[in-house]
Amino acid sequence: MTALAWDLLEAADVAAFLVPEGLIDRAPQVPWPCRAARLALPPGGMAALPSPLPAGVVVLEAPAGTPGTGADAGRGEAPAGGPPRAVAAGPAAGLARLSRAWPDLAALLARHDRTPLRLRFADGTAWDLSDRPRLMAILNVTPDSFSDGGLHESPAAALARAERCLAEGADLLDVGGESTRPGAAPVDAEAESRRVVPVVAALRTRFPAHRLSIDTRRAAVARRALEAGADLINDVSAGADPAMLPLAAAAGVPVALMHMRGEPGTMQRDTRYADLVGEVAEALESAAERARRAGVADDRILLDPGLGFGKSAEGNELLLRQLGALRSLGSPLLVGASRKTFIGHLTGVSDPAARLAGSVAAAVVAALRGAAVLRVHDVGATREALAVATALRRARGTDGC
Ligand code: HH2
Repeated sequence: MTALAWDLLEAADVAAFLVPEGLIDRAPQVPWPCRAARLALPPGGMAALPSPLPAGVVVLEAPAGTPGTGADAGRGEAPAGGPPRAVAAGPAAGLARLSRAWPDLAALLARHDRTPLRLRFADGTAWDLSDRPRLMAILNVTPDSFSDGGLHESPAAALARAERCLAEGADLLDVGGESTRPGAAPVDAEAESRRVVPVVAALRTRFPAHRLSIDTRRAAVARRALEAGADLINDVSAGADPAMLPLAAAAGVPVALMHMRGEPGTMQRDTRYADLVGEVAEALESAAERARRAGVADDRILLDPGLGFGKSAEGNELLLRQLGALRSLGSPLLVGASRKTFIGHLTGVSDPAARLAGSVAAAVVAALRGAAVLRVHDVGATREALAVATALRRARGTDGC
């Protein structure tokens, strides 16, 4: 197993990897299987698991005493406690036995049975997200967004920006009328609608065949944007407005549900978590469940770890490193790292607009670790980098992950 797989584990943790069918023969060598999850062992621990394990299931156990949370955790160095243990292969019939012994694994398998990696729009057409990540171009019509505030407030400027993004290869234009940067003050629904609705309407007229999303926490704004032609709701509060998920269900549009702890105004005051990846996964899972209960179909749900929303720089890095664990939730992942503070923290570049190289690197890593949609400012540069990274990844024979 490679150091990448090791990144998923913390001390005394266990990870289950469900290996794609075509790679079962090479299960122990699979570099980064897409279907990986950190799971708690069943009562009785490893001894409670049937032996041999069924085909396609790999269990990694972090040896006790491994410095999984120390300064070198997840940096790709060999763990001090020796390599993780990999157990693979066995009869497929053993899967049911394994699931009985290990309820968390049974839930994981059920999620994978349920969800195709695609995103279906209201008109019934769908994106197949297993081929390449889609690019969601950021189009903020705000005076105060952290990077592009004030640049595209007039419909003419917004149209020019949209035209450039689409020419550079954007799959989706994400129109936002409220900055959610740390410390931002909320905007009321009327003011937000006045900013975004005319822009969505103008984009719909000018680019009838392109996908548009509305980045809002307010159902009243989303409703008007959908009427003006938006195809997707991007909700950084994951349905905090009780009318949002029923609206998405009734309109039959996909909805992106993002993890955020607290409110933009205060979310960076305390960014400590006992288990960041576990808490984000749990919150996203319950957001997806709320969406399903409201009537949103499985193939209309996108989940997003919310980089920069109530997380420290190190927390954002950890979430990107362990994105594979969130893939186990079964829904396609949206990731927005573009120009954010943690990129500046890593590169030393303080001007958000100058964080191109770091943002592209983060987008490539997110894509290689399973992100299906990347929310970016710099469409052309990201598209070019992804073209190279995905081609070289294929050459390594890891297709299907
Ligand atoms: N980040 C921002 C806004 N919306 N939506 C999703 N799904 N994921 C994100 O990471 C995300 C988002 C913040 O970035 P930006 O829109 O560029 O800035 P601002 O909030 O200042 O307008």
